[in-house]
Amino acid sequence: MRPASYIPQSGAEHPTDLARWRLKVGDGSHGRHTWHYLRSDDECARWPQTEIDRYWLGLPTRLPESPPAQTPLDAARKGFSFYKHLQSPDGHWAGEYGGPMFLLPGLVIGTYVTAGDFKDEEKVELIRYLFNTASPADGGWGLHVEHHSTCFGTVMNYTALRLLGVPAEHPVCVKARGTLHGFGGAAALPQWGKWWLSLLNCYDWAGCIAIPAELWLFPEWLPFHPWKWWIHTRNVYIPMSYLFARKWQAEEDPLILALRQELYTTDYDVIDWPAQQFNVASVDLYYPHTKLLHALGAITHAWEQCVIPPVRRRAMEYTYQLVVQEDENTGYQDLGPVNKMLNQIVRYVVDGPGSKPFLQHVEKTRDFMWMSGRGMLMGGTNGSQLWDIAFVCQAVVETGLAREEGNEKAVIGALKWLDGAQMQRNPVHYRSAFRHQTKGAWPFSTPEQGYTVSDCTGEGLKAVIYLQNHLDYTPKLVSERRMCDAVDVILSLQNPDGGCASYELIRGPRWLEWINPAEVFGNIMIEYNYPECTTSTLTALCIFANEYPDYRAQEIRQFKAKAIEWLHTAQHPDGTWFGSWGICFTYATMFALESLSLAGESYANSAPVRKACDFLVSKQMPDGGWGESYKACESGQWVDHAMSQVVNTAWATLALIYAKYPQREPIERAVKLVMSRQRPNGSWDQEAIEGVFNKNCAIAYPNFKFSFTIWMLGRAPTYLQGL
Ligand code: LAN
Repeated sequence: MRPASYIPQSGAEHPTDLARWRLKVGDGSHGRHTWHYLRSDDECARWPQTEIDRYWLGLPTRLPESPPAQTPLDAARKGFSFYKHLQSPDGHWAGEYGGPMFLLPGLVIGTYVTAGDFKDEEKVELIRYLFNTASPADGGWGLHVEHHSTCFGTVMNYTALRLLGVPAEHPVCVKARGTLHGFGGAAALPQWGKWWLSLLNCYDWAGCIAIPAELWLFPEWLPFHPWKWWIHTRNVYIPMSYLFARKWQAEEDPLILALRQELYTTDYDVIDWPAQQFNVASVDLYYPHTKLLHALGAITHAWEQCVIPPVRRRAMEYTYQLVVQEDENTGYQDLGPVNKMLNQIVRYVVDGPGSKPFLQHVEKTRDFMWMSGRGMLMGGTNGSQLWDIAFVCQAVVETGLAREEGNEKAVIGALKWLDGAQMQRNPVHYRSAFRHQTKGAWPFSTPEQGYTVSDCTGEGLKAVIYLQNHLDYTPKLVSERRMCDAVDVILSLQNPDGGCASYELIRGPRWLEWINPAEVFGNIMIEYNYPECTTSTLTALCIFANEYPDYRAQEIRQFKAKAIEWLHTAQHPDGTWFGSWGICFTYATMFALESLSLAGESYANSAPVRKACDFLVSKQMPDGGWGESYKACESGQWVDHAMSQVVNTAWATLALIYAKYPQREPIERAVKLVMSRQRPNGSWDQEAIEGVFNKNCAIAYPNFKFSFTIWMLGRAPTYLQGL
C-alpha cells in the first residue's frame, strides 16, 4: 500500500473536497451503493451533486424551510417532504450503516495483505474517519463509536492508521499507542484481533485458540457441527479456519516489522505465544472464557501439533469449497463485512491475485465503503436498504401521507424497489452451503447479498401489501403467488417453541455458547428466538391473512397462536421485551405490542399489555420523551440515556398507540417533544446510536429518525381523536 499523499493533522481538516463526492446507486445490481470522487470540474458539471449526497456528507442541504408545524400531522408531512428528497432515483432510501469499529481495520488489513491499495481520496478519508472517532480523552477506540476504548478497538484501528500511511510519530498515533500499551499491548487482544494480526504477520498463530478446519469433517448429526452455528459465526470461521490451517501470513516488510515493535510492551521475538491464547485484556471481556473453552483450547492446540496431513488437506479442501460457494451465492458480497474480507484473502491465497474471483472481491469491497460526514467508514453490511424502505412505506400508508397529492411518485418508486428486492430463487449452492430457502424472502440489504432474514421478509411483505392493496393508484407489481412465496418462507422459519430467529431455524444446542471464543460478543454461537423477528413475521402473516384468507390458513393460524404464546413467555417480569437488534426495551416492546394488538390484546383486556404500558410510561422523561442507552443491551437492564431521543420516543409512543393506552397525556407530551426537535427544513438531527448486535456492539440506523418519527406523528392525532 502506498502512503497517502497527504496526512491530515486532525479529523477537523478536510483533506478532500466534499463537493466532489457522489453516491451512485444501483450500479450493476439492485440497490447497490458506491461512492465516487470526481477529479475534474467537467465531471462535476456532468454529474452534479444531489441533496442526497450533501445530506450524507454532512453538508448543509438546500431544501426549503418553513415555520414550525402547528399540528402533529403537519409535522409528519413536513418530515416526509424532507425525507422524499433523500429518496434515491431507484426508489429506495440509501443510508449510512456505521457504528462498529472493528470492520474498517478488517478492510484495511485485508487489502494490505492481498497487496491491494485504496485510491488516495479514499485513503485520506479513511484516516479522517479514524481521527474523528478516536476518543478525545485517551486517543483509543472501542468496539463501536460510542464505546469506551478497548484493546481490540485501539490495536486494530491503530494498525489500520499505520497501514494507511500515518507515521508512528503522528500525534494521533502517539496518543493511541500510549493507551494500547496501557491495555497490555496487542498480546492481550481478543481472539478476533489475534487472527487479524496473525494474518498481518504481527502475531503468531500459536497465540490464538486453534480453530481446526477438521470440525467440518465431523458427522453432521453431531450437536456441535459448525453447520449448526449462527450463520455469521460459521461464515467467519470457515475462511478463518482455512487460513489458520494453512498458517498463512503476509510476507514481512519494513512496516510489519515496525508494527511488531510498536504494538507490544515487550520484545516481539521473546513473546511466549502459546501462553497468549487465553490472555485477553480485562477491558475487552464481555463474554469471558468458560472452563469448557479452556479444555477445548488445550485439545485443539494438541491436535495442531500432530495433524494428519491427508485429514488436514481434506478439511482445507472442504472449507475452501464452502468459501467458493458463499462467494458465488452472494456475488462476492458475502454475508457480512468480516467474512467478506476473509474470503477475499482466501481467494487471493488460493486463486491468485490476478484471478477473476479475487478481482470480483476487490470490486465488491466498494459496496461496504461509505463516505460519511466524518470520513470514510466500513459499513456493517452493504447497506440497510430493505429494512429502511419497509418501515417508511408502512409509515406513509398508515398515516395517510401516501394518499396525499404529490407523494404518488415516491410511493410508486418505493414499490418498484421492493418488487426488485424480493428474491425469487434459492441460492445456486443451496443445501451444500447449508442455506435456508431464499425463494420468496426479502433480504436486509440487497437481493445480490441474497440472505433470507425472517423479520426483513416480514416487513418487506407488509410494505408490499400496504402499498399494493391499501392504495388504489399503485401498480400491482408483486403477484399474489410471490406474496405466498414470502409466506412460505415465514412459515418455514418458526421454531418448535413458536419463536423466530434471525436467518434460519435454531440448529444447535444452547450449550454451544459455552465455547464462544469471541470474548467481545454475546449470543453468537447459535440462533435464538428474538421478539423482533417473531413479531415482524407474525404481524406480516396477520396482515396477509386479512387479504388472502385461503392461503395455508390452518398453518398461519397455528403459527400465530404459537408465536403469541412464545411472546408471552418472552416478556420480562417488569412487562418489557428485550431488544437484541435495536435499543432496547423500547424497541422490542413496540414490536411486541404491535403483535399483541393484532391478536386482540390491548390495555383494556390484557394484563401483560397493561404491565408493558405502565413500565413504558414510568420511563417517560420530564420533557415528554424517552431516552434509552445502548448500555441496556449490554447489561439486560433498563439504562436511561442522559437525554431523551426522538427515535426512542417514537417507538414508545407507537407502542402505547398499539396497546390502545387510555390516557392522552403521555402521548401528547411525546408528540410535542418530537415536534419541538424538528428542524425548519422538516428533518431531525442525528441523536444517539439506535441499533445493536450480539449484545455488545452498537450500530447506527440513521434513517429511523425519519421513518419512526413520521409514523408516530402521523398516527398519534387519529389515535387521540378516537380516545
Ligand atoms: C444485522 C442487521 C440487521 C438485523 C435485523 C434485521 C435488524 C435483525 O432484526 C435480525 C438480525 C440482523 C439481520 C443483523 C444480524 C447481525 C449483523 C449482520 C447486523 C447487526 C448488521 C451487522 C451484523 C454483523 C454480524 C456484523 C459483523 C460482525 C460479526 C460478529 C460477524
